Amino acid sequence: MKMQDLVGKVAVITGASSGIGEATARLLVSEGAHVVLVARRRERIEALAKEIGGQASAVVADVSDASQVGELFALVRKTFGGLDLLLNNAGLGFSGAFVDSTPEEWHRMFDTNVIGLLSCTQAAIPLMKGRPGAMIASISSTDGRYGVEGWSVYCATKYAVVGFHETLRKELGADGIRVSVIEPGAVWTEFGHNVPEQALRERRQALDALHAEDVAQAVVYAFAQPPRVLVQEILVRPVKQVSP
Ligand code: NJP
Repeated sequence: MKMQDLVGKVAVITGASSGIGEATARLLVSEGAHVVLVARRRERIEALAKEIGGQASAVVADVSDASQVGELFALVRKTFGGLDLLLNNAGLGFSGAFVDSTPEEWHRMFDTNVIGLLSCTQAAIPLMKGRPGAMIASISSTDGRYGVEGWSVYCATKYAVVGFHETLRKELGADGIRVSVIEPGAVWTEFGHNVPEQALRERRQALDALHAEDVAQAVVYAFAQPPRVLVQEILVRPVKQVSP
């Protein structure tokens, strides 16, 4: 079947300094796309851009800062004249009983996982109009479909992403802009800020967790469909992760 040719496509990936974002950047570049790597850790994205070579550029930005997001997309417009793929991937999660959680943690999760995603999406839409096969994809989570004990506020941010996408899809479909949500289960990455490293490792080992590349493949599968095809949602989980 003929898929969309990704050679020369322009992609912005937030949270490209590690994990799923980094893996997706590498896969997209191998398909011929140009990737703008976005994250706060300058040294990580600059080293990755250097390793990839001419098909990648690094832009340091905190997605929760609206002015930095504005500068990022102004630069994309100036450099490329448009955008074919936005991957809203930047995210973080704090775990623990809700009763012990703090407003500081709530704000950090909502500011990045939701507000940052909204800012990037709004800035990207005008750059996508008239570009066949353009797509906005966001990394939500199985936690955006099922409540998981110990992750209440993180789950709330990911449910918000799912609800936003369901509506945005309806608003942008007529313009030919595809809106897709990817919902991974457990993945071997740096995710899980306040969870003890050993507990994370044991859980991922027990589940035979996904690799970041597995999720990257789901993103590229959706993006590479012919422009008329919307892969609206992909929930991808380790086979051994039988519940949430
Ligand atoms: O984790 P990690 P993942 N502005 O920690 C960036 C979801 N997910 O790849 O800024 C800009 O390796 C951060 O970069 P830096 C998860 O919710 C995961 O697993 O340099 N960037 C880094 O590149 C998230 O949405 C699992 O610190 C910001 C990246 O985000 C997505 O997958 C399961 C930022 C995080 O990379 C990628 O996370 C699941 C900001 N304000 C969903 N804040 C899982 N791993 O098990 C953070 O269901 N970043």
